[in-house]
Amino acid sequence: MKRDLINTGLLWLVLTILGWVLVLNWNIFPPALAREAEIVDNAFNLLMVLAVPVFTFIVAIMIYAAFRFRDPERTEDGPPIRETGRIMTAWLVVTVTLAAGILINPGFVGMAEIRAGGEPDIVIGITGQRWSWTISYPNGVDVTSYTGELVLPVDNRIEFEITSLDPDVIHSVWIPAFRIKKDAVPGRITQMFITPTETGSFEDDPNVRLQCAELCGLGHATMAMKVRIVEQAEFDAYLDEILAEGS
Ligand SMILES: [Cu+2]
Repeated sequence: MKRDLINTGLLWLVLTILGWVLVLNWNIFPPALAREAEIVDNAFNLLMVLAVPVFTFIVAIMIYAAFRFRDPERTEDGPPIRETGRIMTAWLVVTVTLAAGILINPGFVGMAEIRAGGEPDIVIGITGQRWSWTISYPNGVDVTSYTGELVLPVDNRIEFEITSLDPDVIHSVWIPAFRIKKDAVPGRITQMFITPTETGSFEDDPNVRLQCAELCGLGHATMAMKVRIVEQAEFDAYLDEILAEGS
């Protein structure tokens, strides 16, 4: 019995180290071009690091028991285990502690980090409708996903005021390179704050796009718009350009 515990423990350790090496080296994320994206990715990495030993604990016991206690002669079920006791208590304590811990961090702490950042430098409107986006720039000019791009100034705290045409259906604003999503609801304005930290464009990476993330009908998959994050001077020039075109 003691030997079995040691063997299972060793298997658990080996699988855990393998799992950590895998999750810490395998970069599954699209580019992170905003302050908020870093916070989300850090939270994801922390959850993976914490989840690996829980997962490998179960897998190690299953693998070890399946080989060590295999009995080809016996075909009926084993005797029921009615005793709960210490193992059950330990399991409950550990998993509840982990769950409460991640509720606090990255839960509350990460949320507070994302929300911190003060007043926005610029407010940009986004309106969804089946199946296109309309961007309302601060100079009063509207650009749609048919006619243009969503151009954003880097290093600005941007407030997106998001809504959906009324009447229409619920859409959801999602720019994968920023990670965060926000619903666009008819008759209501929702807010999303983003601070882009790097320039980039759809041409560099398809994750730099505004994509509807709420199944909204036949054209849902195509409800996308190119995004371009540019330096402040280029952004100001862009605003002048669309104003001149519009007037
Ligand atoms: Cu949609």
